[in-house]
Amino acid sequence: MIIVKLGGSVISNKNKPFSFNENVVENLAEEISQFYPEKKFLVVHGGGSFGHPLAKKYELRKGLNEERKVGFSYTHEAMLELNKKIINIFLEKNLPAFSVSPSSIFLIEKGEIVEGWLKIIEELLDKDFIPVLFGDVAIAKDKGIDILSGDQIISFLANKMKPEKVIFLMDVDGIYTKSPEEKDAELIEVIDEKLKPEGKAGVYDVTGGIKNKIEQALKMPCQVYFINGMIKGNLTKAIKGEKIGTRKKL
Ligand code: IP8
Repeated sequence: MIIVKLGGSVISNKNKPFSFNENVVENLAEEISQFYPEKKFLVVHGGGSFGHPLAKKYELRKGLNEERKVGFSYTHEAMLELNKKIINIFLEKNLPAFSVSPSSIFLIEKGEIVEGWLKIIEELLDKDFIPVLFGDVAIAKDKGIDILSGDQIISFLANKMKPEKVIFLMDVDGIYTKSPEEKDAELIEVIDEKLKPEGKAGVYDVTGGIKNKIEQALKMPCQVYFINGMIKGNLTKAIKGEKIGTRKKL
């Protein structure tokens, strides 16, 4: 089974609320259809310009209070809307994508999953469905409510379900030594233990987000790729195991 993360900035324009990159998702679904059903897939997509503006507006990370209850539900509904757009594109390609709401199967604490009910995902995969999960709101043991990121879902699923590989689709070519906008930033082709924050100098400058991504990737019991999902053909290369973007040293 291969886990594919459709990053929020790949499927939507993060600066434009409720925008959707239909063509990009169509290309990605087309690439997946070349390997299905010989290979099994599980898809997780990010919040992009649907989830994030609402999560921010209602300050959901601050936890439960009376006013935020409505915002919690609105944010989930916005994610379902984005999820439906993606599912429909997969269905048009004859891929049996099936929506699974993370807020219905995971409980979280400090932003991480502490309880998860995976039976339904396992059954769907067993029957050759393509479960499609997404960054979502979630019930939190500490704050009452919180946001659950797609990346956390992937870490949890990778460790529990031992996929063949995890492929993160981003809007840049992979992981860089510095912010990709800086002109001397270099693409890191292979990440290994030395790139851990306490390791060798040079990669300290990466943002917390990327640092966290590297740490999580190194812990996953499988191959991990970080590739540019906006470029047609990249996903195919990663599925085939070719050199593309940033990958983990095995
Ligand atoms: O984009 C966040 O998911 P992510 C989900 O995977 C919401 O971090 C609701 C903002």
